[in-house]
Amino acid sequence: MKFKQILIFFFTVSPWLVSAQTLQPRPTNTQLAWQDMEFYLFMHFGPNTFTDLEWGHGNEKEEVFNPTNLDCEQWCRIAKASGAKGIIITAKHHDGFCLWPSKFSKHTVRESKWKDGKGDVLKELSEACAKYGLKFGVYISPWDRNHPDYGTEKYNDVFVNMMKELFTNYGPIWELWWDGANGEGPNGKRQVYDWKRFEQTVRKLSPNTVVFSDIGPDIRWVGNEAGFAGKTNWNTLDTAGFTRGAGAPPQDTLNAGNVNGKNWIPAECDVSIRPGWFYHKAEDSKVKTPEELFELYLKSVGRGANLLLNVPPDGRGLITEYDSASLVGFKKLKEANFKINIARKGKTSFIYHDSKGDAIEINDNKNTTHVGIFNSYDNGIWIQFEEDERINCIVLNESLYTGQHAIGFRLFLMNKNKESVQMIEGTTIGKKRIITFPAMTVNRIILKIIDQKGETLINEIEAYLIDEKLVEK
Ligand code: FUL
Repeated sequence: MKFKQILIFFFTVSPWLVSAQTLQPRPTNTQLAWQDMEFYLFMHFGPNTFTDLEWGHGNEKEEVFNPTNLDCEQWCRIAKASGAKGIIITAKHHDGFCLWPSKFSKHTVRESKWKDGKGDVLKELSEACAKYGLKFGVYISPWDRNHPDYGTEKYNDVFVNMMKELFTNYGPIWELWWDGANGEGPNGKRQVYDWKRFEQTVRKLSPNTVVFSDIGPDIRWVGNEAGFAGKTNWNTLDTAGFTRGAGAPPQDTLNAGNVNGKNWIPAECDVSIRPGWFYHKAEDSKVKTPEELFELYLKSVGRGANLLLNVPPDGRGLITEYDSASLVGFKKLKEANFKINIARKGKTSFIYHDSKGDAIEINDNKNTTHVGIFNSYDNGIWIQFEEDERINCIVLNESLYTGQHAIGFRLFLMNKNKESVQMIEGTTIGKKRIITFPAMTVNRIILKIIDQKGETLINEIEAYLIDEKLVEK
């Protein structure tokens, strides 16, 4: 029987599975496109860049903000050279200073001496991103240690009005980043944020913007600032009863998601290339190496999340040579190590009742082709090599448009004598699951899905021999 026939037969006799699958959360097209972005840069820039602080107090004089040589095109060139696909900038951090001349604040670039108060970082960056084909995103901190209205209902109007300015004057904004921090303002009061209204504002003004916060609505915080997602990483999360900030789900829940979570909210890993988020000269010697960035990539993108890597511009308004050298090195490592997909040398077939079934063409580097593995341990996918191949890295890709299904998988690496030389067990697959291990010689690779919530759609299985030093520790 041909696989397609088996599939049809299976669905005919198993309507319960079809309906169970339909009920599961699925991504929107915007979320799917967001997951394809994989890696992009974060830029923390503002008064802290000049005062050497991480959290400004909000009472810094506007004149401290005075970049001598701001060049957003340099940021974009470096982003491109690193393989990043977008830039998210701190339009307003907790100190309340606006990098654009907002009408709703007196603590902005307009009040600074930079370009005689005529400068606008958001304008320069949004234009540079458009020129270089990068997505443009904005971090806007609801916590504001400067605004006189913070702590009163009026501040919710201010925040909404500021977001209106962002969307109207600098759009399209691809991602909006809401930090959960909710400290005291200049009058000692904490704000009660009107999140519902904030969400409605964004949806109305810019329905295709993906909104990040601890609990989404579109993307969630991964639960740490070290840049790693859980080895088990569900794109689904339960948010009922939780809020942003102190009332957010526990950090280990954010790290792994919820297997039966009601909402599709994939994880984003935010982490800095330096110890701090803002530029500090003393940290020039502490920039992460290309190898460390590669490891972060394995632990974020390689676990089905996106990687948001912070690269803070310095007081000149430029990214330093330390950061750029490391970023360029990272791109080179990625390209060199993922250059030859050894799996494409093999012949790929279904396994049906533990025997080789029809040949399939999934290893074509296309997201659009996939095969479904239905729920039986004796079914799977098999890649047969003509010659022995040496590998230490396998990349599994699950197609997610019908939801995320694999709960557990096994990879059997076999030798010429059909003996299993290694069995690798894992849990979720998701958008991408990169597994590294000590190099071994294989003749056949078998993938079995041992538990799933619905039919797992596999759209690519890749195999590589990467530099032994890069194997995940
Ligand atoms: C945190 C902030 O408090 C940090 O300053 C930084 O912006 C980081 C990305 O998010 O919550």
